Amino acid sequence: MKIILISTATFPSDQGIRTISSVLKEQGHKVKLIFMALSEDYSRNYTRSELSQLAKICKNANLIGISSYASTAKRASRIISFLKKRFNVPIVYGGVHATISPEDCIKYSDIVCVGEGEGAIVDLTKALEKNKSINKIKNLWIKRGNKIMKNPVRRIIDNVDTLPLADYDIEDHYILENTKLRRFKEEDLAGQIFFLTGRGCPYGCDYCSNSFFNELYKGKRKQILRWHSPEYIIKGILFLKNKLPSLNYFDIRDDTFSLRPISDIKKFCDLYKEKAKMRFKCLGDPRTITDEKIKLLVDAGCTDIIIGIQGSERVNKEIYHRAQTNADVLRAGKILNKYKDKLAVMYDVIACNPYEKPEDIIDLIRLLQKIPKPYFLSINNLVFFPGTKLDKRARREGLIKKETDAAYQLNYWDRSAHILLKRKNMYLNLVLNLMRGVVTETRFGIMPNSLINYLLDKKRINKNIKNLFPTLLALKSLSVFDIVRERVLKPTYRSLPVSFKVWYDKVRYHV
Ligand code: B12
Repeated sequence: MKIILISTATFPSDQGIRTISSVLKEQGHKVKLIFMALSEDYSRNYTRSELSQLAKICKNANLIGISSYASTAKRASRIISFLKKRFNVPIVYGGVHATISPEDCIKYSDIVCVGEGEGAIVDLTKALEKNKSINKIKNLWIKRGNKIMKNPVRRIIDNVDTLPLADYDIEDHYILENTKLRRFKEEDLAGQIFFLTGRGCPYGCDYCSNSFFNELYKGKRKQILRWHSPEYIIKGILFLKNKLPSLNYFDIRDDTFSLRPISDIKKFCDLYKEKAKMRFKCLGDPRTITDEKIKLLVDAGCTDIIIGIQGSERVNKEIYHRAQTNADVLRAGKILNKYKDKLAVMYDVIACNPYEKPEDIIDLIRLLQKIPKPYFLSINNLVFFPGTKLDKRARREGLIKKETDAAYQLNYWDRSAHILLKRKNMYLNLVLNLMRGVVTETRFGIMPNSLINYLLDKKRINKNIKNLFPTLLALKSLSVFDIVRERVLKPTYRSLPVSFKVWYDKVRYHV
């Protein structure tokens, strides 16, 4: 069959749809993968001209597949409606959003794939080829007139090493750039690939979609966490390194790579050091970081690690149900700091959570001040993603009255927009957001440590809670600054040569 797969991700790495593509190619189908990448200003949708260019490539296809996140769902529905008017061809909607909100997706597409799609897409193509009924295929929701058939999800893949590697045959790929849909070039990956070395996360924190996935697959799996073997990962990395010579590092994006058992990390590091000879990044969580693991990772070439702190101890425990203490964070921070000459550390924090009390934000800031420096502080503002426990709670309790209150149309870096939307603890959330950036002994982001202490003076906090004017004024200026950053600085940066970006990355993180 001739199959077109369309990704609405803003960054064209997207391991999910690329794996679907590989599975289809294994079955002998011809697949073209199209990245309809648009900026992270999610209010922008595709123009007619962009969609017409897409339709041209879709001509003669026997099946079209599309995927989206919650934030790109509007874009995906526009594509589906446009293509449906022009072609009489089945369109299957899959991905994270389809998995979590199939009832939304089925409004646009007649076939929706819930959950892992590899088995379902193979069954679907086989049935279509043989002209057989698709009505009972597991994982699929099928719409016929007013009737919707909702088939259950199948068991998830226990041995993920049986999966093919994600499809990086870029000669069959296209990408939307500045209103033009053109052939994919290696440079579109900007020297980086997001690589997952396993599937699943056992934590299921209330703000994260994993809490939904863990429920969905209950009774349909041997275990939640399914790791690829070190051999499989190295095979994948070497394959990509050979295929894409401009790659300068691997970005391992498992929710928490440090959760892997030490024996596994050791094997991976030994193989990586011997064969890959390239720097890599990964994510870790404070509870599973040990000196032994970090030593091995750094020695194998890990130059950057992202650690989720998320909130104060109370917020983690009572709101996010993330069993992590301040002591865990400080213990991990101390270990990581031992490797500061070789390892850049970025801490992730969630701001702008309307369930927080002022004391929670102050506690979090005080914790950040205690973590050994230098580090990079990434402040992400809370988004209620559909299907997560926190989203359900906020809807139940009336915090989300209309869809835009959920904030998933906002990028979490859009600080003023979040603070103005949530209108809770505005002053303290502004202070926290201003701390974003490189943290050294003397300053946090753009602010000296002494300024933070000044801003956190009890009387000053109370004054600013009562009189919002200075906060609103600061937010206005910040939003102008952020617009310039998004519209001018970021695109300029993107167009700079990779060699500059490599250098800048080092300067930025290796303080
Ligand atoms: C790696 C990652 C990233 C990377 C890479 C993303 C990319 N474009 O490649 C980076 C860091 C860039 C990123 C960014 C963002 N991410 Co992210 N990310 C992830 C992460 C950790 C893994 C995603 C992944 O590759 N999974 C593995 C693959 C195999 O699974 P999958 O994509 O679900 O695909 C399977 C099925 O969905 C299905 N399927 C997928 N596509 C299709 C298509 C068809 C036709 C069919 C039939 C089936 C199908 O089959 C696949 C194989 O089984 C997930 C968390 C998670 N555990 O999934 C969050 C996650 C997907 N991200 C999330 C978000 C919100 C974002 C951002 C929007 C955040 C922001 N800035 O505001 C951005 C924007 C992303 C974008 N628009 O491109 C949310 C999505 C929530 C939601 N409901 O939409 C998640 C779930 C995390 C969370 N917070 O809960 N992300």
